[in-house]
Amino acid sequence: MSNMEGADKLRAYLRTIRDAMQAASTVHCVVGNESADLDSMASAVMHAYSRGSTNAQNDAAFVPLINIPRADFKLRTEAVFLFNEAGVEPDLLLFADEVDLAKLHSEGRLKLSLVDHNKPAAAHSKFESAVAEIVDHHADEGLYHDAALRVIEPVGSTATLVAEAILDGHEDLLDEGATKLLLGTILLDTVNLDPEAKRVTPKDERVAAKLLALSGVDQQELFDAVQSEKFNVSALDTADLLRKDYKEWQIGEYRIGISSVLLSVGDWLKKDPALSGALTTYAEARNLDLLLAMNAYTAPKFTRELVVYCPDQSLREKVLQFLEQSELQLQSIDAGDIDESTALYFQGNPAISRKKLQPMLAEFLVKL
Ligand SMILES: [Mn+2]
Repeated sequence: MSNMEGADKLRAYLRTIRDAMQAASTVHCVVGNESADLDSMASAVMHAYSRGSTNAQNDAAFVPLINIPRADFKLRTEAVFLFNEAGVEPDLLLFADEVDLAKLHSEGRLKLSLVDHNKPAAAHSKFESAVAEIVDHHADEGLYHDAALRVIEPVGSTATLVAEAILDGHEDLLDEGATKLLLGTILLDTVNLDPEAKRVTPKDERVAAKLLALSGVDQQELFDAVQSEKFNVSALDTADLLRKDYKEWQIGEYRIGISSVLLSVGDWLKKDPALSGALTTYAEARNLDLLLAMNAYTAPKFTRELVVYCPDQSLREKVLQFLEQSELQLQSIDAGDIDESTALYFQGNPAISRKKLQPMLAEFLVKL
């Protein structure tokens, strides 16, 4: 088990990818799906590592591409944590804003390996002809039947399928870091292999059991750590908290944005006493008439709060009156010297999520 210590093998491979991409006559870019969740990132890295370390074609490079701009990586707090645990610092990774796929494609050097999706994202649709490999656990869209590798199975995590291929004869690639990266991802996706969550399949169980035996990692400890890091936003400032999980709509003449924020309003104000100013900056940069933050946290009960930022007094009065009379069951939170453009509420009805609030608000705004 000497190869199990550290992450030297995975790290050594990742250090080669930039040069390999320059030199190789064929560059297999391994990309995850648009949401760029942990499964997409870890599967991209591990599939590229596995194929790059075992393929016989010397003139082909396998390069994992993390499908978000580098600046957004820190927002995926569970990925930051698990990659770090696996010995992979962000500077060993390549991000969407750092690789010119169009140039590789026009040079005739691009091949795409899709992991964690089986139809290219809109941004990649012009590279359709380059799709060469698919490893995924989503519903099969029935495309690319001629792909050189086409593995689509409804398991709990794409990482399970990537790990299965490595365990089949290439166990030597599984240093401690590589194993943790796969295992932490499978555990997060399957809610710690819990049958009640209805994500786990026998294959996830079998693969996870092998990885656990190889690594000696404590399953519960690793799951708890990754799961809690998903909600650990302590490293993020207000602008990052707002953009971490953000959606925007044009409703009639109004542009509105709604962020989900995993923090109580009280903790947010403690972290950022200049909250109003930060909301102004965020809303102005996006030309918003209305910016809402839906704060949600568990302490110990699931709780929702609502922040409403609206600089236009007349619109603000109407929106606040509408929200206060709605089924949200709002109660004002008194927060000293917050700017008048911003209203803070405790939300008595925790069942109203963004999915429900957005259409309510849209219906109201179109009638204004
Ligand atoms: Mn997935």
